[in-house]
Amino acid sequence: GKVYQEFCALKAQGKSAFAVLVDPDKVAPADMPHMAALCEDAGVDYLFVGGSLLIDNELEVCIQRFKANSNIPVVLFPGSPMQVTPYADALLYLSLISGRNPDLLIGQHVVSAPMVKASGIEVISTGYMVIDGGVPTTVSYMSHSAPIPANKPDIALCTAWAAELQGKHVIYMDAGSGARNPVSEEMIRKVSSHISAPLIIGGGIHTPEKVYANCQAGANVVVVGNAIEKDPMLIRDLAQAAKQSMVEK
Ligand code: 1GP
Repeated sequence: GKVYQEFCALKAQGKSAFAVLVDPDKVAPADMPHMAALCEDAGVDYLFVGGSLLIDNELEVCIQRFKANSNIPVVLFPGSPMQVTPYADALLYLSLISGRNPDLLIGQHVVSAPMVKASGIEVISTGYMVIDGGVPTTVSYMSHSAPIPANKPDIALCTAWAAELQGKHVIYMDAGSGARNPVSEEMIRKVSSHISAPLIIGGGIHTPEKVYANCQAGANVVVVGNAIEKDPMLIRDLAQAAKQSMVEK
């Protein structure tokens, strides 16, 4: 798949991309053309779309409005099997490997498999690891599972290794949306330097400095949601920080 090949190229070249995360419950479809313009203008690499709930069921119309105004690839980051749609370019097919909830390791995949296959969408098998972000986040509540302690990079690394050995193509470490503490650079460096899969990092990132530091530590895609919901004008500086990190690597 095209998006996965791009992620692999980032990993092979030690590069980083920047992704904006949109929760369809928190934006109106009418806001998407403006969001698309901001992302295009800032040189954003990916739009991730997903949330823990799906209250208004405007996922597809949000994606369509975005794609009508931008060529930036749209990647589904689903909170549930309800959030699978062929209108996106790729799907992060998440297994919550930091948790021990069988439903999120395999159960929901069984339910969604026929829909995913029928959609024809690019599927990216993703080992999804929630790292303790210092506050109870929606993802830890909704998933009934404990996050990996923030100060245990070895556990994170062994979990990522297990995922690679099981054939997962991408690793996503997430401190959870609105985390007080983002994933530490120490943990990112440890995991990134010992795995061959591309590494996505998100949760609680608010500043260009943090994006830059994450990229320098080995993140291949840095994802920001909340901070951009509060101030969409941040997009330009955040995207620029990822580009700058590559110049100075
Ligand atoms: C959450 O990684 C994402 O799943 C992004 O988190 O909303 O805190 O940026 P924020």
